[in-house]
Amino acid sequence: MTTRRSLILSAPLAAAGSAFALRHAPPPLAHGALPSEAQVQWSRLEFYNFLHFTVNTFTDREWGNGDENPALFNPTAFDADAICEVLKSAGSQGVILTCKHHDGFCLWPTETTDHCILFSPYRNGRGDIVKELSEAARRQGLKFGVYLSPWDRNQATYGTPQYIGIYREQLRELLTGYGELFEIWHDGANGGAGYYGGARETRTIDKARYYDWANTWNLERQLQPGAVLFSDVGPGVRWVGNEKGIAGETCWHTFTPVSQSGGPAVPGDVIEKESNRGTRNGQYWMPAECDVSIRPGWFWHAAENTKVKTPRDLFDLYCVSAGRGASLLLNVPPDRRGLIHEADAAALKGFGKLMTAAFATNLAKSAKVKASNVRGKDPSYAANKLTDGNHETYWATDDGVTNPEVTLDFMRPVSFNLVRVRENIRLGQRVDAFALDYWDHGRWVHCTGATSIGSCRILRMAKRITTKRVRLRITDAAACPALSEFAIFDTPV
Ligand code: FUL
Ligand code: CA
Repeated sequence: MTTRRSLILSAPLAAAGSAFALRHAPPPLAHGALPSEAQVQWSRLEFYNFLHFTVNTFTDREWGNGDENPALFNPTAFDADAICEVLKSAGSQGVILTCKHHDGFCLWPTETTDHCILFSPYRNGRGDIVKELSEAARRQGLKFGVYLSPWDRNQATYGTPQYIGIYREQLRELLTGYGELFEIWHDGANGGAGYYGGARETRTIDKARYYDWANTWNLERQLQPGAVLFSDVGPGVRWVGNEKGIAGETCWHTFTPVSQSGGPAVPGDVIEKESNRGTRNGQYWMPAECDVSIRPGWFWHAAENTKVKTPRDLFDLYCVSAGRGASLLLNVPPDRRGLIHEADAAALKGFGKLMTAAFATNLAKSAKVKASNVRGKDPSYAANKLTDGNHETYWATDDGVTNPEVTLDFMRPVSFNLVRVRENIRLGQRVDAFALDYWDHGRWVHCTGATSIGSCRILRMAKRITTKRVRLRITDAAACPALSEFAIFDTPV
């Protein structure tokens, strides 16, 4: 790396007599907890979808009791490719399927239970929704992930050690039979009333011990090393603490989860308010994911066809989830045909159009970019790395320079109303606060600012600003900043 860089840069710079010294500064030391490669790749997805689909779709319920007849599951026109096309029209990067929800019905031909698709009329008992969807997703360039509810209201053994064996076997089937997964999703809803093989009773479990999560996660790491593991407490990605799709205005990637009683947190027992903002300099790199449904419920209900969020609602949600360094996991439930209902499809398509229009032109690319400090005067950390569209290249300053600024100079006045900033998260979360100013009649005027940046921070302005100069100031940082992007847009939204 160093050798190649010196070969490429030193000759032309020397010839041009550049102001840059022929030095090659070492990269800044990383700060605090750091992301794994899987977490870095995950952070670039920003927006992907949930599909909630099971017997509930046919019974009009949100939580099945576990006594539903598998014969109820009978989508008449399930079309995985059509579903993926709709998701793609919104700009989605992946899809996570509820392979088994709390009712216990398995959408794939599992060997672990008869409460599964083999005993449904779908494709005469030879269907496999997980297979059809994972293959369609792959064909269309969408990543695929699985949701497997730990709570199982059908299983007679739920609550005993035997069920943990069954749960892990189901995971093994899903993690070995359907190609590479990008995310494995563990719900925090655990235990309560259910059918439980006919017992029809209430079963409570010890959330801290029953599932032995540490070993389940080890199994998952072994079978799908590229996947991030989601739950209230990660370990790869944490729940954002609400189901509204809104990350904290300050939202750190790092997190030290604690349970409601102050002890070690587990799925189903965490202080939700803290999940929403994370922990500055927390123990683990555990970014937030915002799960939210396009409708009031998670499953399809005819009565909610008129209650679908609008493209503008979805754009707003994107800005307060992905735009705060979390991800947007938007649920879109297939209907009884096994298709995305027309109302949801139209909303997704409209959202995709808004996104394309909003981010069509990064005005910063046409500016001259200048920084108050460049690390070791080394061009590989220069300010133009902020506008090259590459996540891996970044502007960095000398150690100890924690309040630098960078200015965009335009030939002609530009108008903008949205700003996007990204840190190079491979070096940790470094910036605590930043501010934005614009040049107006011979002076700088402050227009916006925020705290955490991380992988992505979007700020929208109440009014459109027209100017020839824009300035980004880092006002507080734990270590010299390492920013990979500074972009401005004029969005019609
Ligand atoms: C919750 C579940 O109880 C809901 O049914 C849904 O699956 C949602 C994503 O998570 O905890
Ligand atoms: Ca860059």
